[in-house]
Amino acid sequence: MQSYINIQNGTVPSVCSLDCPDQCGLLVHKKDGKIVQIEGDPDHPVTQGSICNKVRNMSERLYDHKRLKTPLKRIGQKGEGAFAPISWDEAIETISSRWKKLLAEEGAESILPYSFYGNMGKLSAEGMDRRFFHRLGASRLDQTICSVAGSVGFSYTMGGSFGTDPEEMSETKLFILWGINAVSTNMHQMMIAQKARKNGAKIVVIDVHKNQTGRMADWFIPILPGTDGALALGVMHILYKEKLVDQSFLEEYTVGFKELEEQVKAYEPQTVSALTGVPVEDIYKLARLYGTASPSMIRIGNGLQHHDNGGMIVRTIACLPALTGQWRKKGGGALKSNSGYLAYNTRALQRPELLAQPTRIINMNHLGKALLELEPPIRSLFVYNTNPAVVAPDSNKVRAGLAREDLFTVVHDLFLTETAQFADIVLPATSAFENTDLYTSYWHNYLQLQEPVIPPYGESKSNPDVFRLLAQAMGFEEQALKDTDEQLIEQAINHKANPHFPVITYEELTNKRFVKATNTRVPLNSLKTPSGKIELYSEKMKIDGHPALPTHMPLAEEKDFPFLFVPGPNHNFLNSTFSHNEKHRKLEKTPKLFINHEDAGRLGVENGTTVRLWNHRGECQLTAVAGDHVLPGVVVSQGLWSDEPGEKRLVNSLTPDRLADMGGGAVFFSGRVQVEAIKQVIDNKETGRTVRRKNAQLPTI
Ligand SMILES: Nc1nc2c(c(=O)[nH]1)N[C@H]1C(S)=C(S)[C@@H](COP(=O)(O)OP(=O)(O)OC[C@H]3O[C@@H](n4cnc5c(=O)[nH]c(N)nc54)[C@H](O)[C@@H]3O)O[C@H]1N2
Ligand SMILES: Nc1nc2c(c(=O)[nH]1)N[C@H]1C(S)=C(S)[C@@H](COP(=O)(O)OP(=O)(O)OC[C@H]3O[C@@H](n4cnc5c(=O)[nH]c(N)nc54)[C@H](O)[C@@H]3O)O[C@H]1N2
Ligand code: SF4
Ligand SMILES: [Mo]
Repeated sequence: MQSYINIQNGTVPSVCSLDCPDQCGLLVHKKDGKIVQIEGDPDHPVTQGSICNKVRNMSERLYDHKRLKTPLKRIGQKGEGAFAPISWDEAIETISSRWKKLLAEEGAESILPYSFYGNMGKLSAEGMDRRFFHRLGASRLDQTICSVAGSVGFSYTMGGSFGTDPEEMSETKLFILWGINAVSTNMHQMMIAQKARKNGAKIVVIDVHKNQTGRMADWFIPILPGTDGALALGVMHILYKEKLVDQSFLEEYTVGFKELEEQVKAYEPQTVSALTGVPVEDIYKLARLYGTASPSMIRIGNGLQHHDNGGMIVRTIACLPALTGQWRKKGGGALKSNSGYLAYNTRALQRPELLAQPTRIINMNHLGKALLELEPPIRSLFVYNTNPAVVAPDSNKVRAGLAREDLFTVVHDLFLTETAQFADIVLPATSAFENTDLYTSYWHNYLQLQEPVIPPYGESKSNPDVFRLLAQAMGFEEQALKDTDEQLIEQAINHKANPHFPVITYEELTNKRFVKATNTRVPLNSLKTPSGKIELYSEKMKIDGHPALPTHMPLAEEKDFPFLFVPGPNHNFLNSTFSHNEKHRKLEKTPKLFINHEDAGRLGVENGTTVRLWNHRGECQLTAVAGDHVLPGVVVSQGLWSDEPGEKRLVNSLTPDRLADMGGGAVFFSGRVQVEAIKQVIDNKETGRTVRRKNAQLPTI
């Protein structure tokens, strides 16, 4: 077969590599050997030809003149961004000689790999890199920044990441989008919900922010941050009281339904209303709707998981479908993540046995703390697939750590990111369109193969290639560190231990393109909970130090800062990716802060006023949007913008690096801030009036 790389003019298939549940099938149009347009692949069974604007405009990013072409070495201060090009030989030699010295003097644990899912490909995100760092004996990273709290919480109830198949959801009669901004972050989920609506379904959105998703709901329920567990318990209270529970399902498939009935007696609608800000009559309405609509479906989003109590909230909501027997209905149930169905052979891919003895594990949400305080210290950091100077919590601490003169930092990326500006050595990375890789979606249950469609940009190299080179330079001789991409994929897809994983060869995968997990119904008779059943009561939680029954847990207090601050993602960036692309920025216009008009009035804030937010961790300045998008006492921003000269917009300078109740997850949305209008100095002194900044763009939402 002809390699797609050699096709000069024509259309070739591809996969979206971004950290997005939809994992769209793509068609890439090439002209004179370059990508000129990207569209959705109409043959993809779930994404069916539609894609988001972000990726439609991707070619601007691929051929951006700012893309890295060669390795670089730092010639200025850390963080200053002054670099000079060097050869790959010099780059690899510099890294390997520094690391050999560290191995001899301080041990391999002084080296920390720091990565996430900037590229969702298995080889790019958790393949040769894992093998290499295991063999090196480096400190290990606990990858907790995204959704781990909810995954652990969901697993206490359901035993693993198994949820409803999106392809069954158009039969659903009630769609609850709970803490998910699906219009922006899971667009095909929204399209399926709309299809269900055409068949008579109602769409209910429960969120702290009436954003683009809330505005598309049949019923939007605003709620105070971190109180969703209480709302779910209030719903259960009414379901039990009004005998809307499915008794036969509870008896057959669950443990603890009697204990739960006792537990929820305390969650009277009045009590729950006071905690959540949801009116009593709406709690009744929601419970009765949920107790009677069937099939019903709850899509559990990341918004719930980025809280101090995120694990318990998701654990609690995960109990709801069992109460009404929804797991037995086609299109009914809940979906947090479906990654369990396509769990591949991680041991074969990552080769944990290459690690001679267990090494310390560092929570990625504690990067700042780890770089500043850990003993024995981290002396070298290797960053790839992530941009922690922008995305990690408490970023002033992270940046102080990255600025350490004695820290030897290597960053492998496509761009000179905010993190790369702190590096000693920068390595240019290929884009996913330049690599071979394997993709499994955590939402739609299809396996896809990416074959390179264009040659590497400049001298850029893929993640597996960089780690093969480093292994060679370090003198590591194991065959596992020399395996080809095809071999890595073959090893990963050979996974008989997972009955849902399709039996398939590499060659079949190249021909079939989309291969579905087998049997994508929640395996009610073989759940991986200790009892094998849905655990409404969980002894395991008790052993792990949590209440065994669903319970409302309050957020941590942060005194002196009155506003709960929820800094979520935006529509046109993907985390910090695209935040430097002109087109994507233009579409976002300006970083905004949504504030309730009552609070705005009190603070003298109008639409378009520049506001300063601050707390003991940091500060930033955003453009206010006053209205009823959020409840009083809550402020919401969208998008991971970075600071620019004269503009402080880095929301993570305000976020706490506390850990969630479960899995060591991040708590981006549980911090508090103070807000003030920025007044022009002269007017401020003379009149005390708020003055709109000259040229301030009025946000349109
Ligand atoms: N366009 C775009 N798409 C993306 C991303 C992106 O940056 N941009 N990021 C990708 C990644 S890595 C992820 S993990 C997903 C995340 O996507 P989602 O699962 O949608 O998660 P978030 O957008 O973080 O938060 C979802 C919603 O939760 C709300 N929320 C916050 N706190 C609470 C709460 O206490 N209760 C309730 N009910 N709601 C709350 C927020 O207002 C927000 O509307 O999206 C992926 N897709
Ligand atoms: N305030 C706040 N902070 C958040 C969130 C939030 O909602 N609010 N969301 C959090 C969540 S859910 C997540 S998942 C994280 C995500 O945070 P990150 O994982 O840092 O995601 P990105 O900002 O997209 O950065 C990914 C980087 O990987 C690079 N990259 C892409 N492909 C490759 C490749 O093949 N090789 C190499 N070497 N590099 C590559 C990209 O160029 C980019 O710089 O952010 C978290 N931070
Ligand atoms: S970012 Fe998400 S919606 Fe956009 S093309 Fe990629 S997978 Fe599809
Ligand atoms: Mo994420």
